[in-house]
Amino acid sequence: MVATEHIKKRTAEELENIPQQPLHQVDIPFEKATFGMGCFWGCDSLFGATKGVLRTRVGYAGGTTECPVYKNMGDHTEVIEIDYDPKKISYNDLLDLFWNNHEYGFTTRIKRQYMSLILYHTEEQRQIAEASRAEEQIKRAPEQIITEIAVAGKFYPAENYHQKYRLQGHSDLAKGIGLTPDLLHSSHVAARLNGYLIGVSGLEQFDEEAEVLGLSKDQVQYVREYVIENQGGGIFC
Ligand code: MHO
Repeated sequence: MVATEHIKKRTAEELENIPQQPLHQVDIPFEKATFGMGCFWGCDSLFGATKGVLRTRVGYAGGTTECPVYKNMGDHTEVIEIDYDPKKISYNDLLDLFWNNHEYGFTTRIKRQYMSLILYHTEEQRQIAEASRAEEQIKRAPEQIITEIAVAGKFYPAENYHQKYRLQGHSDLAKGIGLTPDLLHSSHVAARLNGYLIGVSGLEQFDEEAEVLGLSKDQVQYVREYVIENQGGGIFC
């Protein structure tokens, strides 16, 4: 007798009712990118739902003062730290999003909290970023790009209430996927939902991806409605 004969075939309905596990952890080799481009809530959503991005967290970096916090960030800037799969998205693609989604632009000087900033993690990233800025400058002339490019130093994670800010506004959903303080900084599905809820990447991509995120049917339906309502809208508040 063949062993598989004992395995009960499941009906489609039974399959649909298998409890889903939200996909918090993804073990894929990754590289880091760090950008400052305005209030970090917006870019957390933008990159979080971008293809190839695995995780995001927001924080303070680029300055020299010790232990920055939101109420006292010294000379640091609000930045997003992105873990991305370089096989799915290139640093250049991330830079395209960077140049095209500044809250306050990158030709007008603004307080350091919201300045335009690229913090590179490797020599290769530095070269790509410099070349990208030079190219962008040609497009923008006679306006002068003031984006700074510097080596990524210490990153200070922001307070939990700033992480996945849009998702945290949907407390039942956040609870439903089992979001904990630690997962706010590291969860794959949280990063994705934090973007999708404000319409980033749109319905087609959400529909393609929803199944692998391990959401329940109700959760998919809930998020889907927000994607439809918000797609094509802005990311900043
Ligand atoms: N415009 C936002 C800024 C928040 S932020 C994390 C506010 O209304 O507070 O810089």
